Amino acid sequence: MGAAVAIVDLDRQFGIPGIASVVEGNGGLPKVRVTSSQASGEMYLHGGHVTSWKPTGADEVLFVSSRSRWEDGHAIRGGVPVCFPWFGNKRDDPKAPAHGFVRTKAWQLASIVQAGDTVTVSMFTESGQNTKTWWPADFRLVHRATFGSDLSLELVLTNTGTTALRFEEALHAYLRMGQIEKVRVRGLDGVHYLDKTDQNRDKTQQGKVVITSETDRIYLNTSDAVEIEDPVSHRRTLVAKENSCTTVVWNPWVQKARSMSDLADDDWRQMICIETSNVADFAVNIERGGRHSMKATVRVAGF
Ligand code: TA6
Repeated sequence: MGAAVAIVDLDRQFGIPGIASVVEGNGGLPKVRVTSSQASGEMYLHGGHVTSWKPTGADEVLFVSSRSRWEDGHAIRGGVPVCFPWFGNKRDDPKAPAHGFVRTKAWQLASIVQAGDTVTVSMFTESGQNTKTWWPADFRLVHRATFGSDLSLELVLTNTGTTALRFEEALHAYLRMGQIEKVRVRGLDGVHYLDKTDQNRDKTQQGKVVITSETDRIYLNTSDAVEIEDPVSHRRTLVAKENSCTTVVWNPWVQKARSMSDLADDDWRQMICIETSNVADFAVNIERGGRHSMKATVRVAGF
């Protein structure tokens, strides 16, 4: 079946006239486009990847690189990549794709549900021969995005196999910022973090997080919400979470941005990644038949 026909069929099956439609997105990839009274949003079947959330009356909240690639085998640069079943490089296989294998493959659309002024899009991906080359587990992973005055993201893993599983996960959210040098991140004061720019040394956050160079930190054993103050955009962005013990904060700064072909040289100034996650020593253990849900909720306010 041609891609265009498949998109028409998906829209016929799942679309809600005037509220949600399945359309051709960048690179010809299918995406769900949501427009409700409270917000507009987009979610690609590629990677189960949310790429846009714009509350009514506010500017776009998510950053997407103008140089992103939109093709199988490559992650979209920006939005909210889903990292699973490992975070970063796979420790026992340097050739494995960074951040796992689900953000670079086509997912399936499960449902689009309108509830009042919100719209929830559910997509899923499952284990198969193509995943077992990297990870022998049997699983079903659902990404449920609710577009409303908040953006709610839920990642639900079901262990459909006969053995226990251990996995890492992250909702690797790229948030748009006016000017990163003036941004401050509250909510991590006193929290231990692994500094990936300093040989993973264990450090303790003093006060607000300020970005003055490449920043790549895994904050440990924290379930607290964080608030990003963005004075240039006159905006505060709150990222709250459930069932997440780690928060990753990343900005590539100048040199790393220049080394990334899918990021424009100055893009680093307009973005910060706040990643709701369970990684490193806080990876998730799940028994056979078990289910694990991790949630992130994003909200914006004036500043
Ligand atoms: O979440 C931070 C991080 O692990 C950084 O080390 C950087 O690699 C970033 O993710 C982007 O990774 P990607 O594989 O998407 O280029």
